[in-house]
Amino acid sequence: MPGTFDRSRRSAVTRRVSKNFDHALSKYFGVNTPDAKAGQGAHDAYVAALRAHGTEVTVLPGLDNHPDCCFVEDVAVMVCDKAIIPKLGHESREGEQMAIIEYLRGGSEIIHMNSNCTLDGGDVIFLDDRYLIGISTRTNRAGAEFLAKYVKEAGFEVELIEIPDSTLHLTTVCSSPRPGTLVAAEGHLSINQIGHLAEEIIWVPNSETYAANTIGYPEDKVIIAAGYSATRQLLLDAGFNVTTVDMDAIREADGSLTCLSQFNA
Ligand code: CIR
Repeated sequence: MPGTFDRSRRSAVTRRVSKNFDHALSKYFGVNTPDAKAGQGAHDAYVAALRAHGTEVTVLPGLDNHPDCCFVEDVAVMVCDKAIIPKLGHESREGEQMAIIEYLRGGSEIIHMNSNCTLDGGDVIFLDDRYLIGISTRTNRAGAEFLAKYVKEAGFEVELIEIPDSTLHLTTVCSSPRPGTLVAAEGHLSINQIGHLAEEIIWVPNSETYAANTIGYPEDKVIIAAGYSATRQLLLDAGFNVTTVDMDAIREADGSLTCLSQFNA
């Protein structure tokens, strides 16, 4: 239905981890140099978890010349039957979006952003009748407003949110695991920014910031990163059926669960 985000997650595209994952960008969560083999192991487990939840997953090959290529969330934003292709916010990632256009072209109208715009798809959260768009070090106001125009034309509302320098993307610290609910990390976003957007806000402790990125499915099923016991308990207490995936090797390159997918149906 136009104006309501479809959470059924019937189909997704992912991309294998680059052989050169050790050169992936890493500034926020990484402790060790990203490792391609470990990263691919985590990616395999991730794809298996999506499939176990009923998503038909296409896995595209890794790209040797794009160390961050597995983070396909960033390279397009779906607005109904349109795929908005951004100019990515970090120059080292330019070109990744071109590699997915061939895949999306079949079912979607491709729309390229203007040259003064930058945006990473990781700054976009789909929340029921609205898109939340973060303005961050990767997404500039022109990029957010370009996307907002298409979102509004499609019948959705838009909320622009200023993202603090303490984090990479909006989705790094916030997600919507079911209608009317946001999960957010303490210390990065404030109640003033997001309190009016959802009936229920589940605040995860700052020490578990990474776990604020979740993937919700119908019937209150949710996938979270393994190893975050406080967040897991908060979600169980809120009535979720929780599946965990070991994302440690992906986290080394600042990637979260949602970053690895482009849900396109
Ligand atoms: C980057 O810094 O661009 C990548 N290493 C991580 C991108 C994570 N993507 C996302 O949050 N959507």
